[in-house]
Amino acid sequence: RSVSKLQRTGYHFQPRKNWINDPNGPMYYNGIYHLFYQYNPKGAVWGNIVWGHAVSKDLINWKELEPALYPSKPFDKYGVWSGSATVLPGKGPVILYTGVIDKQSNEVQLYAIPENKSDPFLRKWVKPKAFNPIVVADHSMNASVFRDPTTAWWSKDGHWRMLIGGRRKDRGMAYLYRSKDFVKWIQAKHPIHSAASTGMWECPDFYPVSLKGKNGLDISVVGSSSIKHVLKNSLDLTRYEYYTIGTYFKNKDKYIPDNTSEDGWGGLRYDYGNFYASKSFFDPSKNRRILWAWANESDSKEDDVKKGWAGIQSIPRTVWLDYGGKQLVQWPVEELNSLRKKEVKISHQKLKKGQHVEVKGITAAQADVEVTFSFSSLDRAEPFDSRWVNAQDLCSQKGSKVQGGVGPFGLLTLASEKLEEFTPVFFRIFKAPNKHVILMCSDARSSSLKRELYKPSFAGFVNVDLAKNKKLSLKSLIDHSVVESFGAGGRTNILSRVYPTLAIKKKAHLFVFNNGTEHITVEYLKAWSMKSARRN
Ligand code: DQQ
Repeated sequence: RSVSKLQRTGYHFQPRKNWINDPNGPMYYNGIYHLFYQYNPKGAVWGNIVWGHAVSKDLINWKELEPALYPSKPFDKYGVWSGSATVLPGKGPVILYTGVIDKQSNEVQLYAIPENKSDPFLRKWVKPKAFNPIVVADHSMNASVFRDPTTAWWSKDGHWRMLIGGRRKDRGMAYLYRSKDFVKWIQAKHPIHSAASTGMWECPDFYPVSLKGKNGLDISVVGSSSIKHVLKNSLDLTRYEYYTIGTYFKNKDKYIPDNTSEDGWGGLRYDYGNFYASKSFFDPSKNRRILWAWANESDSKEDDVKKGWAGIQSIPRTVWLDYGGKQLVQWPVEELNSLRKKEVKISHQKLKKGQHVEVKGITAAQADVEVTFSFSSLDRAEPFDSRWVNAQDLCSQKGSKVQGGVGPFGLLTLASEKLEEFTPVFFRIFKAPNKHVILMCSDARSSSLKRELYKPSFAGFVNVDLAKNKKLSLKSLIDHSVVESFGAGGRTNILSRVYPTLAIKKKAHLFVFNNGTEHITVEYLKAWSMKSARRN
């Protein structure tokens, strides 16, 4: 019991018990946010999947309802897998999801509608007999890797369009379908996009972003010169996601990534940590696009069974296009701030080489921290070796304890008093021939004295220019077994799952640290104890 309680999150979404994975069909409808999720009502391991359902008015406090979809028809007898919601103007929401028809995992696509649209929580969903399944794989496709329909968008040619993830040999595919009435769907001649050697594309997500400002766009906005499109895929082979930014040529029904964003393993990522099967939706009430993702456990199956639960959802993040249009930026939804209680501040705190200073006075196991670090010179930056292409490998070589020039500096989260355990989240700056290279790490290796855990040195590079402004900001959401961090204003983000044995509850501490020869200043730090969210 105690283990289960200690590692449960205070404000990340998780159901009362059992297994969860992908977020499904997130939407805003009639003043209510809906979150569905892959859920095993019978245990803490993957299986018996139904669509769990929770509703909220603020994306932070949730009410869990009965499952919305569960296997009930021959065409979804072996699973109701991931899918999306589309709100049809004047008609209300429709869910598109994947049904598994046999033990070989052959998949078809189905639709479901609310039994009673005037129920504010849309508790009950029905799968109409007419037209279901709405899409089946054709003879040229592999039906066991054909799933996860997206939200549909509407075009002026009178058609709805949506994507389904798939694979041809080892080529990742985003199949395109269109429909006039949302029930009879026709496959387009070509996939909207595909990429060699990327394997199955799970949970594709496709949406427009504005070239100016942080506002989100409804999925059906197309074609003008002031927007770009984003295509995200979850790569089954590595369990990583990547996205590209590009142009949707609607007359040709093709999406082409910009030459600054690469398809495949080396591509851009929403998050360089534990973050998979993500899905976004447009929130018309605040004109923003919101992104959810599943963060799996990093402990063993046996531990999950003991705990009685496994899997959480990330904090919902607002997502927009960075100025320059080359990458996305993400930030926790503003509603999260309503959980802030006691606040502490630090300013103009110098950190010499090897120094760490405690941030006292908050509940460090359940906290929100925002900090800006500055330094007066980049002269001491270590030389960058061009063979260091993989950030995670570099982080495992140059951990927080390896002294550097400019950095490592950052936070020691979930730290025990004597630092037997801590999860460092930090930056380290290198000098390459014509630029500086910034590494951001969230290193779980020292997070727990417990051995049988997956403790990766998650890391990503940060693409900002330090020449003008010698500052770097970091925000970490610390929540018992989660450290979810946002570097440089949300340009590089890393979610880690960690399981300290000493740094728990009141025995968890938070520090700022520097282990580079260049002095670092904590310009400004604010940290808050966080209240727990309501989640039942
Ligand atoms: N999870 C679902 C699939 C999806 C995968 C099954 C991604 O629909 O492809 O639980 O995590």
